[in-house]
Amino acid sequence: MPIDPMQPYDDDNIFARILRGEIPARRVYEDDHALAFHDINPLAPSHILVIPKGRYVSWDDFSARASDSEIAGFVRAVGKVARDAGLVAAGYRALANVGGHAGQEVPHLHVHVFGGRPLGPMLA
Ligand code: IU
Repeated sequence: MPIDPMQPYDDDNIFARILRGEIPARRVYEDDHALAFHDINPLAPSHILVIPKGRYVSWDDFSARASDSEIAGFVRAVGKVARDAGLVAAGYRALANVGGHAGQEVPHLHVHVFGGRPLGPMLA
């Protein structure tokens, strides 16, 4: 069921619980601004989720409310995760679903990093 991107932040959402270490995840990177871990249901040979440490429901919420340093730190983390996963030479896709039409299911901003195979047209 897609989330409402206008909803208030829910501190019990699954990614908040992963951030607090209450639920395990296959973590690949962490810094002051971001945590990255493997998606539990990978849609590509490499499918990593990068989430900000702050309490943001969606890309919309983050882009409107986050500080410049949070935004810079998060964007740099997404790039580093893809680089460290060795995805740059062949290419990769970074994508954030926002709300119902995009099918966002977890109400904490996450950027999907897909790679490891040709990814096909954007909206296939
Ligand atoms: P979406 O953009 O909100 O649709 O993506 C949610 C992703 O979170 C999806 O790819 C799930 O497989 C993934 N995921 C996860 O990695 N771990 C979890 O515990 C849950 C979802 I729930």
